Amino acid sequence: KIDYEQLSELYDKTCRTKNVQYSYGTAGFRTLAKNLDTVMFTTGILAILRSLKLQGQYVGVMITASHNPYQDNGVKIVEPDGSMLLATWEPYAMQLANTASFASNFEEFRAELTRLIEHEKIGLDTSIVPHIVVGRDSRESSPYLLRCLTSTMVSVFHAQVLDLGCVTTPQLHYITDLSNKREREGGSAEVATEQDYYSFFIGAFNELFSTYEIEKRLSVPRLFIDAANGIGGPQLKKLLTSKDWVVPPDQIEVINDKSDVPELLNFECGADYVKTNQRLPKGLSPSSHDSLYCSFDGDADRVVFYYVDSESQFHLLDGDKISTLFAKFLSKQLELAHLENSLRIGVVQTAYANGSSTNYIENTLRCPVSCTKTGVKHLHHEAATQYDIGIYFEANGHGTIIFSEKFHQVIKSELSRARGDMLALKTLDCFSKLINQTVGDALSDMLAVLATLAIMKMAPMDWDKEYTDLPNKLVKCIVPDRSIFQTIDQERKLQNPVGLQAKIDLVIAKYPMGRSFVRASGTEDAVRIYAECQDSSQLDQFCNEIVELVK
Ligand code: 16G
Ligand code: ZN
Repeated sequence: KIDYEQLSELYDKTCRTKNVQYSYGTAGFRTLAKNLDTVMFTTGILAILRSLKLQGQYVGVMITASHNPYQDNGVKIVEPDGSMLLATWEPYAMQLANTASFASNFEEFRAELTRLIEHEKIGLDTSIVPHIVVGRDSRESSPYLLRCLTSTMVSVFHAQVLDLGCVTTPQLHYITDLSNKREREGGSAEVATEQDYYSFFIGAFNELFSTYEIEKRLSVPRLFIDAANGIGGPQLKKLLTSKDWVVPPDQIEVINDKSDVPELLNFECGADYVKTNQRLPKGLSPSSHDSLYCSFDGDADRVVFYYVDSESQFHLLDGDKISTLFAKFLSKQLELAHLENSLRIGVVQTAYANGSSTNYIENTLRCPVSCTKTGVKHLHHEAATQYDIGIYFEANGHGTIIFSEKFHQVIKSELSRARGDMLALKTLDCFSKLINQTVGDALSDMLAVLATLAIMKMAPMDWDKEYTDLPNKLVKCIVPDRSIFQTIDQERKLQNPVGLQAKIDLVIAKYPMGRSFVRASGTEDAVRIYAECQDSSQLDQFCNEIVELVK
């Protein structure tokens, strides 16, 4: 039973940001931190309802604005299995938030809440206790927003709340999933913690090295990790100082790790900065050309790698390069294990993937490729439903590999029969643990890349030279109304405005290996234009011609 008197009191006290239009986008709610009180309050309630709907299972809530500037913040809900909030619940999140934002009194909000509860047939009279896991990144505004978020959870809904404090977004996803697994196992019922996360991934990393009986050293002399001055910094350090972590400390250096200086967050550093500007982040000067570098974003769910060659030239190893590295490595293991006909491996990309990478995967690796719309949930779904080893990465560095139930069964049975290539089988088994199965995770992806490079004895240059990116450009164009730009074919073609695609196609045809597409951004009030072609000297002109058509 809901104590509406208490709820009303908390509503009046907490919902201070009024007349703000909230929208639950690809990455949850995200805007200036000072405008978030109301939406935090309603998101807390929605998470409770989601948990009640799912028999009280742990539902996760993460407070973060990822790579956005330090003044922003945001919130998103995570399903009990660690995946993103069920799409059909996104409209509820918006309705609840916007009702609270625009309502003139509590009764209006109460009516909307009641409608939702009835529509979803959520039983409130039962003995189900809602369970919630909350986490936040390092932003200064987060502790306050957490109080708005959780204000009703215990007092009104008698929920059990597991507060993880400061964690990365993927840690929150992982621990939400683990908490439910522990509950299902009953018995031990020890609450899942951050420590479980470190033990699990370090364990898989060490197991992989032991399988190869190779020394636990990186294949590069030195790795520099740019933590974007976000939560990735302290969390990385916990991993690197863990007693089980055995890579020599002089091989790894963490930079941009000042998560306690608010305004430095994502400032001229981090994955988004490096990918967009194709240059070293603040705080790094090329020390030696055999070093490897990587950058996390502010909440450590994205990672890109890079290196500097002997001519001081910067080379980006982005999400496409990470996908192709994993595809090459895992295809080879499947072949060695003679499982290439029983387990299906594939790569999932978006239209932003460089054409060269797609060509390389299809024609050199001979591996199937799918293309989906932008946004992690689309890639994740495709990877999870179409393949036994579904590798997905957005070019911006967000991604992971999903291993199917069938994969685990086949590997288990082959291992138990102890025949065939045991090394390849064990590699596949370890690798499926090393990669975070719930969501793209900078830390786990990084460990997987490092392990792959060490096993394949590859230097950054070897990794890079598998294929060469086509020259490409991504520009933003401000238009009066971006909603008129409607796409089909996984965002690769425009359906509206009518006739525009035909004009774009005529321009594309003029440029050898030309490819271009136009789509409305889901996170900014702008239209994005991507173009790539063979000849870098023609790229600006190519791109400008498309921009002129869009303007
Ligand atoms: C969001 C998405 C990211 C995507 C980006 C595109 C998630 C968790 N995040 O940040 O995957 O690349 O939006 O932004 O899905 P855009 O629509 O502005 O181009
Ligand atoms: Zn992020």
